Amino acid sequence: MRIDAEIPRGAGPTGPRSADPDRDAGVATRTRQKVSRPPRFKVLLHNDDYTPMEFVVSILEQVFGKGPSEATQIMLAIHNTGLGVAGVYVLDVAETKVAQVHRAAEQRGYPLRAGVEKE
Ligand code: TYC
Repeated sequence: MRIDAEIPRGAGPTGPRSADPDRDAGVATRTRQKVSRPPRFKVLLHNDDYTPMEFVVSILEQVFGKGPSEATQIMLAIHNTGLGVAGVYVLDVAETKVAQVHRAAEQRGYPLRAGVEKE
């Protein structure tokens, strides 16, 4: 005897959608999760003894879009504490900015380091 002959049409998990409200609620929840805000990542700058203060300020202005006053404040906070947040972005943007910092610093022979940390 064929096994599938005993399974009523439409009764299994691949059958037509039921009118069960719980089932529709499940679909709506999953749809909302798909459009939820992507995670953000901090770009951190590390202090060192050799990178000039003016260079760090120029990086904060040119790569991270800070104004001169905020850039100076962030640079001094990094100088005094060892670490600071240059900006917060989605992962691919954060990683691109880290690469821009490293490329600019290496071109000038400075040891400035940047990294990414989940918010
Ligand atoms: N400590 C450096 C100096 O005294 C300045 C500096 C600030 C370097 C911030 C790196 O991320 C940094 N020249």
